[in-house]
Amino acid sequence: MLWYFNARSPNKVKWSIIITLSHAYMLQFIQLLNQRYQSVLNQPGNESGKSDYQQRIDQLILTEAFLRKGQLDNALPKQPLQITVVGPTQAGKSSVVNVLLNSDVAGVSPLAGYTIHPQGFCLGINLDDCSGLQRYFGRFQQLQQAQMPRDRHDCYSLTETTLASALLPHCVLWDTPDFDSIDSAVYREGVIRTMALADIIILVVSKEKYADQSVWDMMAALEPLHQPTVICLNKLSEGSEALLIESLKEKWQLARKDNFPDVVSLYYQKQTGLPVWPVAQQGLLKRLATKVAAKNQVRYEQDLLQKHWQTWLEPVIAEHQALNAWQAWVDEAIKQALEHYQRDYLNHPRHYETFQRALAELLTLLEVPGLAGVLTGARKVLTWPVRKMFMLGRNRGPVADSSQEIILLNQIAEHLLIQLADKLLDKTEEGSQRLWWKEFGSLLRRQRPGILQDFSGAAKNYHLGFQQEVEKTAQRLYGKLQEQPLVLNSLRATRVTTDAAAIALTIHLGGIGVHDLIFAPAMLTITSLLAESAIGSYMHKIEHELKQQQLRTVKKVLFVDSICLKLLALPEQLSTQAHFNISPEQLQAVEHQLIEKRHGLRLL
Ligand SMILES: Nc1nc2c(ncn2[C@@H]2O[C@H](COP(=O)(O)OP(=O)(O)OP(=O)(O)O)[C@@H](O)[C@H]2O)c(=O)[nH]1
Ligand SMILES: [Mg+2]
Repeated sequence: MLWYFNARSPNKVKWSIIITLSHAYMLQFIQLLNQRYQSVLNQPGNESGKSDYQQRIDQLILTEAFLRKGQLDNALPKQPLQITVVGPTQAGKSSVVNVLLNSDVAGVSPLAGYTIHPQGFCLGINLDDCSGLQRYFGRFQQLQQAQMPRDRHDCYSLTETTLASALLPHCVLWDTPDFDSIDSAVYREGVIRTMALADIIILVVSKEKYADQSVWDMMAALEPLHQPTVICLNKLSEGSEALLIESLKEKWQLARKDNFPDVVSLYYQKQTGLPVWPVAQQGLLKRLATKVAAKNQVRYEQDLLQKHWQTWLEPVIAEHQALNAWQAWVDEAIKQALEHYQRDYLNHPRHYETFQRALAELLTLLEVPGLAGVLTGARKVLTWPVRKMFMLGRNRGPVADSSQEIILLNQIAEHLLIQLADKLLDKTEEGSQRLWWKEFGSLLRRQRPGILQDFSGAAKNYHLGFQQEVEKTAQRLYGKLQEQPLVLNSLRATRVTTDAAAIALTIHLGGIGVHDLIFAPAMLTITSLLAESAIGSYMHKIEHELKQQQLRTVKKVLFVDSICLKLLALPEQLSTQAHFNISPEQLQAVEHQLIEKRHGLRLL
């Protein structure tokens, strides 16, 4: 039979699986959002928008609970009917519960805020049939009705009742705490969870309380849940009924778009101390129970999410905008830094020395005759072949610290971070997201020395590593020279080459800096000799290639890997206490689920 069903409706089966998966994902996201709202709200100094945030937290609790209700219905389709009695304090909720159950199981008291826990009463239902409820209530613990402590608000009770009721179908009937007293803030979550669980809502209001804004805010919040509703107008006195119902209707129509529900007028019976349920409406709840089966939970969940999505995500999006601004500044700053590097180093006629280092390497490859003689004057112990000595010098490594390029790169990095810090400072004085920018500014300040130190280390490594490219360039030039024996021989024969090679060697031995080499007259002469020779254009070409390669390397290794990526990752380190810190990717993933789900619905 099951196979037959699957074969007939393959789409239905597939989509119900997808919906279940995305359900869990969405539930997690709603929980995360709720948790972030709560911690942001509790931050000192975050006074503005407190009531807005509180309202959103309530909406998120309601939505989370409603999604859980969907999960419960999916996992255990034969759940007992759930009816929840809600209303402002002292409206007579517990009294109405007793009337409906024909008993006195719900505690009644003239003290406001007497009921502080959700209390379920099972009518015609075994406790065993309610096993799914513990999962629904999550962190709320199920306790015996009499054992629920007044200083704990994360618990609920389930009690079997044995008396028959003429007014109710078999169900779990829930008495709930109020949602309007000052104390209600601490037990509000229990009320909201029990409301979301309801298949039917019974709103109890008294003539004193029916006009309170809190009542109609709550009714408006419940509208997307599409629960069949009954209003009990309690504590009525003769003659006031018609006027009150008219006024109730107006309030309802202001708060909600769906039809005004049935109103049950309850008059007090002195002898029993209980309100009396009118005989004409005895079958009302049983009738409503038959309408429950026609609901469409998945679509209602979707409606609820759609209704609040934009508002909930407002502060998350504002952080993303701040994040975008930050990314744009970092990109711009990196762009400027690279321009600076090109202008003041790569394209600077007096500062650029990398290619000259390649020429110096070339000189070491030429094996210039007579070099030993020149060097003997300068150094005591010198042995031929010169190449060997160069190797010796190479072991010391190029003197990176004193390199013009390294000095400049460090300056550029420092300038870049100062510039960004200044921009952040401006933002902390502007209106929106000031707290975000403020914390971000101090985060950058704390990380700046570390970033600069890492940059400086990376610059040194780059410089040492790039020596390979310099040597490769020298080899290429040498190879080209070998194709031009005339040029090669005349170079070898020139006295000035010997001088230049001697200087190049001295650099290797740590005697002088590279910069001195570039401006040594002998070196300048060699450069122009080569430039005017048959390999002149080749030399320009590979100088250009070397520069391109250098720019790419500096960009990637230094400005992207060592600065840009670190700066862009900084926002992740902002406190999740004071900020939402939900990444655009996280949001995108969950919004995708929202669309998938909607898409799924169309197929179902
Ligand atoms: N005069 C009159 N008093 C009523 C009526 N219904 C309930 N009461 C009294 O109103 C008080 C509060 O009733 P409850 O049923 O405890 O009200 P509740 O809405 O559950 O109150 P909380 O649990 O505190 O939110 C009690 O003292 C009841 O006896 C009524 O119809 N008329
Ligand atoms: Mg009560």
